Amino acid sequence: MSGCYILRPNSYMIWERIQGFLDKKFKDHGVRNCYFPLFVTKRALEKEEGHLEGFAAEVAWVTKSGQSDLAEPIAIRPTSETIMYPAFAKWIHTHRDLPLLLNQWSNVVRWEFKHPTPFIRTREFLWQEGHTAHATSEDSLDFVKKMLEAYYECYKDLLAVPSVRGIKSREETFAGADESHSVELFVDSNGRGIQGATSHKLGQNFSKMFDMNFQDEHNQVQHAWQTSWGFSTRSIGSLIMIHSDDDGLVLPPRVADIQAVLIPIVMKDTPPALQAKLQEIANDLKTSGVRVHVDDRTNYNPGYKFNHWELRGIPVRIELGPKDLENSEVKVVLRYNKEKLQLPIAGLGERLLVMLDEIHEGMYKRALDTRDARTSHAANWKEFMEALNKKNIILAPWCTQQKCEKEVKRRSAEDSKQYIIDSGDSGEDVLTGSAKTLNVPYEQPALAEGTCCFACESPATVTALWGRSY
Ligand code: 87F
Repeated sequence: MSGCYILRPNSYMIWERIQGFLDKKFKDHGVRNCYFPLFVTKRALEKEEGHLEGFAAEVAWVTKSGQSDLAEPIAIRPTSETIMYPAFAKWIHTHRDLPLLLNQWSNVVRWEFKHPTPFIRTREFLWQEGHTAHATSEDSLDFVKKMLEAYYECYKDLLAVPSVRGIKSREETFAGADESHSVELFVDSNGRGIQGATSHKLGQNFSKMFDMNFQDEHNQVQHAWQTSWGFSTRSIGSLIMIHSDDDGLVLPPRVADIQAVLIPIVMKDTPPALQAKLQEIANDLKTSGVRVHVDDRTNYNPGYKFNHWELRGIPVRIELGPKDLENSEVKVVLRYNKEKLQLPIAGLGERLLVMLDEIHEGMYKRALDTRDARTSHAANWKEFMEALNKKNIILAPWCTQQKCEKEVKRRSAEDSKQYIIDSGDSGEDVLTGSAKTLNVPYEQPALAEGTCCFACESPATVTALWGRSY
């Protein structure tokens, strides 16, 4: 099936850790899990036509059971607003029923036609989608930001991936939302931005369509204020691209199922004393809370094993040879920076536990430094295109006009074609395609009085983050 991929245990395990991390954050904010059906009726899906804008072609439909046509085609959920909100409308009557805070972990199907890529662009993927209803606009915006913060923390504290929190431009806002907020990531190998997750302030757009009303404290009937927010298995693809190197995967320690692999340095059979020491070390590590695996396979040599675990990104390799045993030491090799250390066996578990946190911080900092070094500032079109051709993302003063962003998309695509011709480059190492806003970062540098938009030269009101993106 084109565009559909198996999640084998080594990747599914990462998803389980992401689920564990986010699920706790959601529950800390009072969100409860639920599960809605996979199918949506044509009538419900097409109720809010505006939100389907641009997406309709991606909806997959079931038209038959056995040999007989269904009376009405049934859609497979591409997202669950239109499945959930009719139920929300039945459940919400008064302000006492609010806020309603629900989440579901599920699969969704979007029939993409662009080239599929594992994790990044797949026709079926796993995600969580949160949907809430509130009594006031302020409460809903508060929640949008809380969930964006949970996503930011998941990238930072679990996946060691830096992200930029911000609000989407009008052009990039979800058609069913008043505001879309996002965390944006940077992939250095090709200079593209990638959206890490989104959190939408839906306003009353859906509640009006689905008659989701409540009686407020003054007995006035109002439409509920809603939010929706999602985080998908695409994050695994981002994590892989951001941390890995030419020797394979590099896993941040908090998602690694095996955090340290222990390898005896012997040619054939492991002598009993060394075997006993391996077990002793493994037990010490386990007691300290380090997820350790002893690779004492006798049918592979140490070199093969080094390669095997390096390719799989295991954060720490611990080698124990006869000489190390004599000295009561081990050799420790860190995957992410190839650092080698000779450490005493005594207290190794405690030492490694600290080291895993240092690895996490080291990986985060490396990704952050890379991103910052590849974030250019542009004051005008020339600087913008130069930065783009260096495969950078760009902070630039902007007017926020939708027609301006449309023009940037058009002009950047055209100019990058020209750049390939002018530079005589085969085009293999330079990126083509249009640039757009990734988001308008929450953290805004001060704009000097009279600053102009880098693209259209009307007055700039914000600094936006721009780039080619996934
Ligand atoms: C594809 C087909 C049909 C995205 C689609 O971001 C509909 C859609 O509504 C669609 N692709 N979207 C937007 C999803 C919005 C929102 N839903 C809940 C999220 C987060 C989770």
